[in-house]
Amino acid sequence: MKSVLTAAGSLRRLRPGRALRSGLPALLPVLLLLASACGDDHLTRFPQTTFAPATEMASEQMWLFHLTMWMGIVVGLLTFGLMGWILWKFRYRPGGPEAQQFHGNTTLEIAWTLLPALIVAVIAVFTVRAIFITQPEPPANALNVRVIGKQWWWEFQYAVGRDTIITANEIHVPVGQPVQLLLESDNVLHSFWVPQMAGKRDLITNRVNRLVFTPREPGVYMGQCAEFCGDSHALMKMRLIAHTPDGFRQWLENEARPAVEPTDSASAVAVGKKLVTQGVCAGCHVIKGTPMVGRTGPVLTHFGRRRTLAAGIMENNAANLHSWIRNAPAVKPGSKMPQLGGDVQNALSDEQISYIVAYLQSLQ
Ligand code: HEC
Ligand SMILES: [Cu+2]
Repeated sequence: MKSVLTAAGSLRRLRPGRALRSGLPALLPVLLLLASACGDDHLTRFPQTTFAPATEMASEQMWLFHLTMWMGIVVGLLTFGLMGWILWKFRYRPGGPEAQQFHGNTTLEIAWTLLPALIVAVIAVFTVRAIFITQPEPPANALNVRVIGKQWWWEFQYAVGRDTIITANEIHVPVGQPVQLLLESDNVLHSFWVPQMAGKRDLITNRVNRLVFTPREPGVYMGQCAEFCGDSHALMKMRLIAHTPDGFRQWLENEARPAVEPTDSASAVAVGKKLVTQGVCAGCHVIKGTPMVGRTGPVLTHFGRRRTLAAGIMENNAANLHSWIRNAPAVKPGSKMPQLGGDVQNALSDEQISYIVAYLQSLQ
């Protein structure tokens, strides 16, 4: 339904052009296609939007937006309407009567001081209310997730007993349980923003910021960094995946396990494992269950399960993974993962990279 509305909106905007108007019937199939997308994946319906709130906090923020926008529209229409009317009524006409001239009008002056003050007061009351809603005390049953902003990706940590489960770029949460994010940065400023969950909140060095929200519906929600943080700031995206409580428990249990071992020691996966765990990757990445210890890059223990690659900028498939490993900075300018294939010293061959891809994809 939403997509139909959006399409209708863009049609309305097209109206002034004659040529466009006659082209409308041609747009019909597009409209039908959009309408049929309704039952589809949540993501195609709501790419990254503040207008489909999925938590109480996001609803409150949207409500505040609507309140101020509609008040602005009414004030704007009244002001400009009145101005237009006055300009028209008192326009110059040769030989016409001159409008009555006078200085000052106490009633008017009091009215145009009080009325705006009243409007601002109404907005202030609702704003303060919304601010309190965005700063709740963390409930006792909250799920704590540590979020660390990196250049240019996200690390997520879950404490399970004495174990810490670390993953990247896709944050998993259950529905119906408050989530408390503990936002940190060990480099520059970033800002956590998944608009359907909540407004932006900064990740600041030497400080822990909190953000508490309760997802209502399972689904995949888009987000991205909202504070300029260097070259590839615009490529620092993320997905928030809200599960049913059972689905979340299963995800967490799987994440807690060490990486799966190749079943056949002669397979491409096994060759890839050797290249990854004993090669250059080990200096920057961790795969639990192997001797890898590097913490410069994302933890890859269950990388094969991630939907996306390199902070949500592309689908996690063999072709994209291959070009990423071959030359990450070509995909993501400034990337802290260096070029490892092609025309560099000790480059990995394309064949070696395809073994590495096979191993990474096996990490379910
Ligand atoms: C000098 C450190 C360094 C080396 C060496 C390195 N990486 Fe990375 N890697 C990174 C960093 C940093 C990122 C995050 C880049 C970004 O998204 O901005 C990354 C990202 C990745 C990702 C994407 C992870 C995700 O969650 O999307 C994969 C996969 C990956 N590296 C695999 C490898 C493999 C395989 C090797 C060895 C062939 C390797 N890396 C070598 C630092 C390194
Ligand atoms: Cu950023």
